[in-house]
Amino acid sequence: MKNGARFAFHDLAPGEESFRDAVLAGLERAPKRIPCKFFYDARGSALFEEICRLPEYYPTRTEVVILEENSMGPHCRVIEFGSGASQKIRILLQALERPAAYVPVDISREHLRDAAIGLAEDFPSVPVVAVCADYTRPFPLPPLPGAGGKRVGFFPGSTIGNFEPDAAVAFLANYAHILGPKGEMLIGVDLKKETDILEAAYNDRAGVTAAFNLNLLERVNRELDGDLDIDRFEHLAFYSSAEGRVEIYIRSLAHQTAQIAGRRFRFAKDELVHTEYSYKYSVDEFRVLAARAGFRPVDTWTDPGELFSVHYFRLR
Ligand code: AVJ
Repeated sequence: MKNGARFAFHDLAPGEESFRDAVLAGLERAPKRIPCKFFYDARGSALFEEICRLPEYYPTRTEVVILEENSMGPHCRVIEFGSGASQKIRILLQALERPAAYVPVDISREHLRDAAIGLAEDFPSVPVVAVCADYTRPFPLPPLPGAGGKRVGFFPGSTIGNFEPDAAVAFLANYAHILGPKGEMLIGVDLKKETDILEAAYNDRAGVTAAFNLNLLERVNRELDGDLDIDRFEHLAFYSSAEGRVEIYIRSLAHQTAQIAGRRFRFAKDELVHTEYSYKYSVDEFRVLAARAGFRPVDTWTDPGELFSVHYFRLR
C-alpha cells in the first residue's frame, strides 16, 4: 500500500449461496433457471467488460457521461453495494467535490479487498472503508469518517433492472434502512425505448452477449464436473413490452441429457433455461417504484438521446 492511502476492512462473515446449490436447484425447477449473479466468474467478468465496449451496448458509456457531468455537492460518503471492480466509482469520485469516504460493500471477500486497496491507492485523499457483507439483508455500517457528511448510496449500471419490481422495492428498502435517516441515493436505470435498440443491445453482432450467457454452461462444466454440449444450446434475448423487460434464456437445440455434479438432467428440444431479466423503466415509473421504498426524487439526469437515466433520491 502506498503512503497516504487510508484503508479499513470490516469482515461481517457473510454466508454465500454456492454455484453448485443454485445450479442443482435451478435445473430441477420448471421452468429451469440459473440466477444471473453467477455470470461473473473470471471469464464472465471479462466478457461483461467486452459487452460494455460494444457499439450496440449503450448503457455503460451513456451512464459514464451522465456521471461525469452531474454532481451532488461536497463531502459525500458514498456507499456502494456490489462494488465489484469499482470502475464507475472512479468516475463519480472524480466528479465529486471533496468526497469524505468511499464504502464498497461486497460479499466476495478477495475481490473486494483487491478493488478497495487499488482504489485507496489511486484516491489517497479519500478514506476507503470496505465492508464484506451480504447487502441483500440488513447489516450494521461501521462508523464512517467525515462525520456530518451525507451518506449517499451508489447503485450504477442498471443492476436494479435484474430484480423483479417487488424485489427491487425490497432491495431499495433495505438500502434505505442501512443508509439511515436523510440518506441519499444515486442509481442508474436503463430507460424504456424502441424494441430494436433494446434487442440489438442484447444480441450484438459480434456474439459477445451470447458468449457471456453461454459461459454459464461452460462454468457448470468447469466447476461442477458437467458434460453439457455447449454447441447444442443457444443464446436467446428479446424485449417483452408487456412486462417492460429484456428476457434472456439459454435454449436447448435438441432433446439431450447431461451429467452435472453426478446428477443427470434432461433438456427437451427448445426448452429454455432462464438466466436474466433486465427491466427498463421510464423516469416516472422508476420514481413510483423508488417511492415505495421511501425515496423522494431530488433530480433525474438523462443523456440527450434519452437512452439511460441516473436518479438522485433522498429519503423522507
Ligand atoms: C449488468 C444487469 C446491467 O442487464 O444490461 C448485459 C447485464 N446482460 N448483457 C444488463 C447484461 C446481458 C446488464 N446489467
